[in-house]
Parts: sequence; C-alpha cells; structure tokens
Amino acid sequence: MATFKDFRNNIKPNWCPGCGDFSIQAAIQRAAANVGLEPESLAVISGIGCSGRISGYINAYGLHGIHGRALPIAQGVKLANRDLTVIASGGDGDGFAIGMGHTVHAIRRNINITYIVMDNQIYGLTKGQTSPRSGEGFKTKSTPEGAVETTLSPLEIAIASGATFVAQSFSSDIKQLTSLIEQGIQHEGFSLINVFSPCVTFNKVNTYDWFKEHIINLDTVPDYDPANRAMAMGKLMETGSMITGLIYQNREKKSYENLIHGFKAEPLAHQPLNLEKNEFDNLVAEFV
Ligand SMILES: Cc1ncc(C[n+]2csc(CCOP(=O)(O)OP(=O)(O)O)c2C)c(N)n1
Ligand code: SF4
Repeated sequence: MATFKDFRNNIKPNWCPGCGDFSIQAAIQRAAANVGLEPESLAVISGIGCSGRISGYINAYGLHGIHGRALPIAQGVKLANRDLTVIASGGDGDGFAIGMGHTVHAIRRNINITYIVMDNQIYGLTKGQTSPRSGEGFKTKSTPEGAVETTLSPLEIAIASGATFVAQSFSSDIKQLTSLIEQGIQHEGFSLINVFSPCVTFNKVNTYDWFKEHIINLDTVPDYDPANRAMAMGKLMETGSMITGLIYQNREKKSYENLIHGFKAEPLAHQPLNLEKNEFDNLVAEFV
C-alpha cells in the first residue's frame, strides 16, 4: 500500500519559502495515501498560476493546463477514465476570475472530482494584482487607489449553484485540510475545497496572522449541521465566508456519471480504439 512518500517526486517546488502552497501539496499527498490510492490511480490537473505548478510536484498522472481551464480538462479525464481519482487545483484567479464560468457549471454538473482552490486573495504568478477574492480597499499595482469591487464569495455561489460538497480550510491547519481532502475524494460528486494559502511575497494584508485572527473553525460552533443548506449559507453570509471545516454536504444526490443515460460500464480509456497505429500517431501528432 502506498504511503505519502510514494506521492513525492524529485522535483523541487519553486514556490517562495513560506508560501502556503507547500502545505496543500503535503496534504494532498497524505490524503491520497490515507484513502488508499496508488500514484497510478490519481490524476492531478491544474491551471496556471504559482498554485498551478502543483500538478508537477506530485507523483501521479498530472497535467498543467491553461489558465482557468483546469476543470474542463479534469472533467474530461474523469469521464474518459472513471477508474482514476481526479483532483483539479489552481489559484483563486484561475478558478474564480477567468475560470468562474467553468467552476459554476462543474459544480452543477456534479462529476465525481475534487477541486482544491489555493486562495491567496491575489494573483501571485503575475507579481501581485488584485483578484476577485481580494478585500475591498486592497491596494496593488492593478488597484493603486484600493479595490472598489465587491469581494467574491465563491462558496455562497457554489451552494446556490447546487454544490454537493463545500469545505474550506487553512494551509497551516494540515490536519483539518488532509481530512477534508480525504472526505472530498470519498464524496460521490463534485467536491469544492477552498484553502486559504498565504502569498508571503505579494499579499502583505492576508498574512498567516491575519487568517489566524479571522478564521472561525466550525468545530467550535455548537450544533452546526453541514447537511443543512440554509444553515451553511447563513453561516457564510454572517461570517464573510471566514469559516473553516465541512460547510455543506449533500449525500443524497448522485453524481453525473451515475445519472446520465448511455454511459458504458467500461470507461472509454479501456475500450478498444479501433484505429490503425498510423491513424493513432497522426491523431496524436495534431495535438503535440
Ligand atoms: C488566458 C490567460 N490570461 C492571463 C494569463 C496571465 N496569468 C497567469 S497566472 C495569472 C493569475 C494568477 O493568479 P492565481 O490564479 O490566483 O494563482 P496564483 O499565482 O496566485 O497561485 C494570470 C492572470 C494567462 N497565463 N493566460
Ligand atoms: S509569489 Fe506568492 S503565491 Fe507565488 S510562490 Fe511566492 S508566495 Fe507563493
């Protein structure tokens, strides 16, 4: 049986020392081992951003896609090979700015994949512009007078869009994060896990200390019930989405793959190609 070490490779991440993304990488590796996956049964598909590099740092199938498009690729991978556990990941810019249309539709489609957003509330790779998750008044090169647009609340949008699993964590709380990733992988359907992941280089407002001061762990909220959709929405609105833990889970709804008619029992990846070798090579050549 694989341990978390089997999900490591020899590529050294080029994230800045102290970046929150390191702990998310470790939590994915631990969760994958804890739920009994092997490197060859996991695919990690990422977008573009500092966070998007994560697919290269995990020993599994991986694809570093294009900005905002991790989810279309991840859904395609899952539909073609349902035997794989598929994790999509990327930054808050990737998923909640350019990729927001895909995020909402992936949520309502409810294909059985786990989406981990590394939310540093800024664009890191492009050296510090305001993202939809940045707070109002946030000053960056793109908003020198301070951001005037309303901060996006993607978890409220997710629940309103029919999400069946919504969770949030903090990269410093690796125990909670690992457990939520395990639960997300085991959930039947689309699981969204937003992770506060401080950008120590460009975001001097939403620091580790700032998150520690503002986060409310749902374990400390008496009688919180993640099966109650209205309660989940209410808590997000009441706290400005600063809660961590399992926020909402609908265990009743079946995933897309289990509802759609005409799906062959055998995944596409295992069906005969019915192509000659040269036809296959020509097809592949078109894409490389
Ligand atoms: C289509 C397209 N538009 C814009 C860019 C430039 N770009 C690369 S990463 C990025 C945003 C990075 O922020 P985020 O997704 O939050 O990830 P982070 O770097 O903070 O982890 C942008 C705008 C791009 N690569 N492709
Ligand atoms: S720029 Fe920010 S998000 Fe990117 S690696 Fe450095 S600390 Fe992490």
